[in-house]
Amino acid sequence: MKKTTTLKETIYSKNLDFIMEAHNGMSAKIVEEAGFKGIWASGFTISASLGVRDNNEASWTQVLDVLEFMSDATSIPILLDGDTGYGNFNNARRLVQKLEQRNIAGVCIEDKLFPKTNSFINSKAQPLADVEEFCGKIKAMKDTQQDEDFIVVTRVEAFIAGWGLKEALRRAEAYRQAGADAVLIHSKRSDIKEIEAFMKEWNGRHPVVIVPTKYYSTPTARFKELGINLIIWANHNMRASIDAMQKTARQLHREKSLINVESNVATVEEIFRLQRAEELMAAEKKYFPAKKKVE
Ligand code: SPV
Ligand code: MG
Repeated sequence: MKKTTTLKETIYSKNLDFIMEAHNGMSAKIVEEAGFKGIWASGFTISASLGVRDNNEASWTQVLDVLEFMSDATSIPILLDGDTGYGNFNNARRLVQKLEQRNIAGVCIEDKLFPKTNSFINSKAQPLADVEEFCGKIKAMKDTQQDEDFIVVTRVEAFIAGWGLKEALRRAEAYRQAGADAVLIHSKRSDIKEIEAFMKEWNGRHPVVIVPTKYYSTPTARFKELGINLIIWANHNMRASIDAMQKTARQLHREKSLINVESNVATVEEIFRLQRAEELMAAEKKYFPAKKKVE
């Protein structure tokens, strides 16, 4: 099945599904091997992996380059966190064209203004996109896609920016009518009050995606009851690796020896396996002339 079709079916299926964050080829491969149905190419963690902030400091073509490695390294679909679409409708539709060329299965855009700020920083001060303008962007993206199964998810930031349920619903409904394939309703509360209220009123009219980073203590069974379609574990590979790297770097700096470190890090052989080193060895046997014996 095409990557696009797999992702579309995953989002449209009534079952609760999960995708996980990756930020480069290696982490994308790790997400696939863990058994996930798809990958969240997170703007936050791709920026972080490049050492920059989640404020569109990395250009969109730099993000595309990362995505290309992620896509080549994996066979499951990738949903790009496309921030605001990196500009107006014209930038957003060009993004769709470039994503399809790289076999990316879908993109999520959020109703903020370019350059964006992460939803968990200073969020009350963040102005939202004009609804009509944002709907034009959605339409332009949907009209541009060549593969009918490519999906555009629209992320509603109304709760994040301090607006209430009414504004969240108004926006979600407008985006649905503009042709969005699913709605990501975002909340930064540590409980699920906003998500619950939204789901009750939304009443299953279109697939819903959530990012429970801040309300992490909610049992997954509750999300299922509410009728959520897709959960994104949005930054946990980055957070896990930062923790592991900090511990290892500090220990090596302190101890000036590998003795206590070796057994706590992945083996070199494991890296070879993830890089598919064996495939190259087999290919060399097939395609590369055997070295002539030196007489
Ligand atoms: C991301 O992973 O970049 C997201 C999700 O957009 S969040 O950080 O929760 O805004
Ligand atoms: Mg993001």
